[in-house]
Amino acid sequence: MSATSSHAYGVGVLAIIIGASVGIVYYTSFYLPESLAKPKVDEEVLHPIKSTIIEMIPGSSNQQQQDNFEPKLINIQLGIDNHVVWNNKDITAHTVTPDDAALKDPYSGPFGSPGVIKPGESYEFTFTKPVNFSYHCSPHPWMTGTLKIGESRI
Ligand SMILES: [Cu+2]
Repeated sequence: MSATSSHAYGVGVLAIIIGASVGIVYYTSFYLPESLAKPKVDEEVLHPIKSTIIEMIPGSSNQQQQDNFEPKLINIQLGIDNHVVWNNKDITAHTVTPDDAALKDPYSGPFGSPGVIKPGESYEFTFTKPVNFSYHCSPHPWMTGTLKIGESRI
């Protein structure tokens, strides 16, 4: 191999290294943050004027008791009361588990309590997109509720 061709080879390798570096820097500095960024959500939807309170009432673990998640069916409006809090007022731990395990909000992420909600504790979630779904309590599947989240009607 002559001196010239090995020099050309070196320049070629250098160009590839520089090219790859520029690509990596672009990917990590611009492309990646953009693709991981949360969608833009209006301020009134992120911080609605009211919270919707749902109570897991005493005796919810009793299958004979009709009422558990109270209220069971709620219509919610984005920007009004789309911040939802489940309070466990029972003496038994419960969960808030979507019937569709894949349910997620584009801004807030996967829906559902990460584990059990102990007596006196709560689970909260802010919905940012219209969605209708049902949920239940994992240890007590007869405990069910339905949420209907729609655009503000004002
Ligand atoms: Cu339960």
